[in-house]
Amino acid sequence: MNPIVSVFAASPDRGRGLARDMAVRWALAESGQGYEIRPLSFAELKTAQHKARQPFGQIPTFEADGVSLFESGAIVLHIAETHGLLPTDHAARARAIAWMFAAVSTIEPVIVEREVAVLLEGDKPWTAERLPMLEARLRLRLDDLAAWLNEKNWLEGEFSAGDIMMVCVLRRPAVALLMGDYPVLAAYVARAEARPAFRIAFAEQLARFEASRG
Ligand code: GTB
Repeated sequence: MNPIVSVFAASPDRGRGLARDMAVRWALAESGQGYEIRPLSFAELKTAQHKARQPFGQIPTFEADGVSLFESGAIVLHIAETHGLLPTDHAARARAIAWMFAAVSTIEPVIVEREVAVLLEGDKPWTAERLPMLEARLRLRLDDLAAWLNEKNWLEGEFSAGDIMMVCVLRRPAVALLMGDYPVLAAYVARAEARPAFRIAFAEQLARFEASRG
């Protein structure tokens, strides 16, 4: 039986592939696996039935072969481990997993901090003063990531689940705005977006959004 992935019935990103089911869909497409979706409204996310799958009432979730998972990173890791999206050499495999963590725990927090300041605290008196500091923190991470990538195609030589998580983080709007200053990162994201599996996953989430429009 195909895995089941919970997704937004109508994603607020309007099909731009910014919601976190994108990484899961992409990992499944990279591993050539079909899957079913469970589209959920915001109200359905908060039901006891969904919270039994995702304690915080969010998407995505994943169910397959008796495994029920939440957290996009954990889901991508599970798919990667069972479907060859990690190197076989144990040291290289550990490095690829380290990049999955780096994406969500080193790069993403500075992005989220800046997004929150603009989207949720834009009207607060302190925001104008904080923004340059938040942007500087974000740039520090992007500078180091660009220096690491330099002329590499992927974070550790061959494409892996680490790249899936990192590219999904770099596609967030707060980074997209700065990409003009980071040609190495822009080329990295473009390379990833050109992968057939990325295109399939993107088209599938867009089709879901369009279906929600009727
Ligand atoms: N750490 C969890 C994971 O990685 O799985 C975070 C999951 C999460 O944040 N899910 C969000 C959600 O379900 C959707 S992805 N939110 C509903 C809720 O909390 O009630 C975050 C997201 C939402 C919208 C956009 N957008 O519109 O651009 C982008 C990303």
